[in-house]
Amino acid sequence: MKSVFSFVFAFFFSTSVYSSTQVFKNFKAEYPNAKSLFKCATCHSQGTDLNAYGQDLHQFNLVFKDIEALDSDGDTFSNLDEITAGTLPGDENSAPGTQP
Ligand SMILES: [Ca+2]
Repeated sequence: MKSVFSFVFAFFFSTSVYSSTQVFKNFKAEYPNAKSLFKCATCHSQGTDLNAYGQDLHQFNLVFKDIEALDSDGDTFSNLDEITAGTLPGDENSAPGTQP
């Protein structure tokens, strides 16, 4: 029985990692100039927990264009403005003009 749980856990964990990896690849393909955002913190707050941008992305079926006009983290800048500026669209403490 223990091996069944291990298998199920491994399956879902690997599926989750694959999914995040694919989304990460898609992000890089969609925004090739946003190199400062090629990191986990763009969509995740801690570990596998999604931040506001990651949650919106999943809510809109992982279609980046569909959430570009949104302000996921509520810092008054659209997600696209943040991505263009290289700031985190899911972190209200990261906004255009606030980064070194
Ligand atoms: Ca932000």
